[in-house]
Amino acid sequence: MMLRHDWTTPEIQALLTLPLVELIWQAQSVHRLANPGYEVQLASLLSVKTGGCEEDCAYCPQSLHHSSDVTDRSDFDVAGVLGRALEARQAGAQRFCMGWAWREIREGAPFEAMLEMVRGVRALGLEACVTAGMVTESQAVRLAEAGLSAYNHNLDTSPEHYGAIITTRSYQERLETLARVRQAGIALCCGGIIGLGESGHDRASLLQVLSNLDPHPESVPINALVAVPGTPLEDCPPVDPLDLVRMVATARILMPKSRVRLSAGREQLTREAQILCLLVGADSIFYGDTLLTTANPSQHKDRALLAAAGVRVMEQPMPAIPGGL
Ligand code: SAM
Ligand code: DTB
Ligand code: SF4
Repeated sequence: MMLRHDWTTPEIQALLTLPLVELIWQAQSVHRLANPGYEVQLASLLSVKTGGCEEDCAYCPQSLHHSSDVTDRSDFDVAGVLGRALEARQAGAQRFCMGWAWREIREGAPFEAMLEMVRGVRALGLEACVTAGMVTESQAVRLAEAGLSAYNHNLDTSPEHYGAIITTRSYQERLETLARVRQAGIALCCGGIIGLGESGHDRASLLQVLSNLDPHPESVPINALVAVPGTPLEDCPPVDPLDLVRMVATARILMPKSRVRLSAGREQLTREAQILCLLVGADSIFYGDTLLTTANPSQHKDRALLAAAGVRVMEQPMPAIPGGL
């Protein structure tokens, strides 16, 4: 399958606005070739350090610039986090993602603890993903040495719309962290959010930047805004589920081999809308009843959803090493 890194925004906009039935057909053709077994990866998420973040991302309840009622918390120690990772593994997850509400990684004890967590999650036989803001070259190298499978750092929206959503950092800074992570040999998890008041052109432009990364990000989370009271975007109208289907389908066509993760916003989706997303190319979901601070469907409900769709859950990557903790 040919992978392209030269998609143009008009080409992408043409895909996004195809008649839906035609877009579904094209995305399906790509998806069936790339993932014939319709295997879906289950990724569990834990917020290790919550709230009090210096950045002003308009969608985020964890920013200290907003008045959402998220309470600041960072009381997870290494053993506590690894206990949660073990529970996730026992519940069937293949990947464990850990979040820190930071502008950039803090050196010292918190970073040493992060490295311990990464080693522990890997020893449990799970993929380990971290999202913690900007990363220096040496931090990226140390994370790679600890065995980190992927680093999540989203571009969130188009370069053109970025300034309307975040003023405390630039798109360029985001791209530079992505390059340092990749340079260290860590896989990239990089995607965005729809429902931030962006135009169709902005959606195409975000996908243009993502699909022109070479190689493509190994995973691409597609989030629908969870409009949290107290954030500047609290009154944004809900995303049309069919727009999410279009976004997932287009991401699949542009980045055939990447894992496209149907991320935040599933609580607001019907089973049928989620199944359409699985049909057009989503091959991963967040698994567990909370995302970072907001609700996600229960594991029980998601198992039923995947069974109803008839897709297969991916096998766990490797057996846990006995005494690995
Ligand atoms: N602080 C780090 C950063 O921004 O990279 C890591 C944590 S941050 C919460 C991770 C991602 O969560 C953001 O990039 C954004 O895509 C997503 N996110 C945060 N709040 C959201 C919301 N209300 N709805 C949808 N996605 C959201
Ligand atoms: C991503 O793209 N979505 C996840 C994960 N990466 C870190 C986070 C979603 C957060 C939704 C809002 C919340 O729960 O605070
Ligand atoms: Fe901070 Fe990340 Fe939230 Fe932005 S998205 S306010 S950087 S935690």
